[in-house]
Amino acid sequence: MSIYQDIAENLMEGQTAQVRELTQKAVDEGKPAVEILNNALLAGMNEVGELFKEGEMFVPEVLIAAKAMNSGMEIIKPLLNDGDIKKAGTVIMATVKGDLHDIGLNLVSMMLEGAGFEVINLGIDTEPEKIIEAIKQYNPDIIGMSAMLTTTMKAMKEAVQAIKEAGLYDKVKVMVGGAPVNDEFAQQIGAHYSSDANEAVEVATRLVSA
Ligand code: B1M
Repeated sequence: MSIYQDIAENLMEGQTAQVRELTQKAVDEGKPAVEILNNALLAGMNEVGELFKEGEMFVPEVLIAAKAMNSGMEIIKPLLNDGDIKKAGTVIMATVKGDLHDIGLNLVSMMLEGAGFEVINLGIDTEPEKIIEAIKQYNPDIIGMSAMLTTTMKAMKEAVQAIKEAGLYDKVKVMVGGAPVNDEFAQQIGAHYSSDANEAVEVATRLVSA
């Protein structure tokens, strides 16, 4: 079994200590951080998603797997952030109101940091008012919102509306993403879409240089 498979399987079993150890081992063997992320950690989490969908895994097990994934992400985070970094811009990130998913949010935040952005991560279940306050406080280039539930996509639209009503829409670019979100929806609410963390970096980079 490859080390990537080993990490993915331990992640699925929620073996936090093993995921941490094996991720460190992969790093020590010289495996690239991006490969560890894609081929081991995300591969394992995707499999968890499938089993959750099929009713073969339940919320507590998914949470334990998510914790195991985070233990691996902690190891590779400094490596993803390595390189010749100059500040590319400031991004406020948040998972919208009613939504408690934060793995994708944290991953996108981490990749943006790796690309030189300063990221202010407001976390999960973020009320539009909190987003407005943060825009006033940090004067960001971009506000990035994540939603993982079909039901919380509505909260994204409401947040954009609140930004408009606060007279801040011309001052920031709005980016959205998350499993149920697509380009068409993003355009409808006046936001820019990206499908994954790598694309989020590309879009953010384009938006700050536009
Ligand atoms: Co939830 N959950 N969940 N869950 N969960 C999903 C999302 C679901 C698709 C599972 C399924 O049924 N197949 C489903 C949503 C269905 C729908 O609405 N269409 C679902 C459900 C139903 C629920 C609950 C309602 C379950 C329940 O209680 N009955 C409940 C809701 C709680 C709430 O939010 N109010 C719930 C709870 C949970 C847990 C708490 C157990 C846990 C979250 C733990 C945590 O985040 N700390 C959890 C998890 C882990 C998942 C799955 C299995 C995995 C999500 C994940 O982290 N993926 C998920 C199934 C799946 O997605 N396959 C599922 C890995 C992550 C790296 O990917 O978040 O997609 P993702 O992020 C990607 C892209 O989407 C994108 O880039 C990221 C990296 O490439 N992206 C952006 C994300 N945000 C972006 C922002 C951007 C740009 C790109 O710009 C700003």
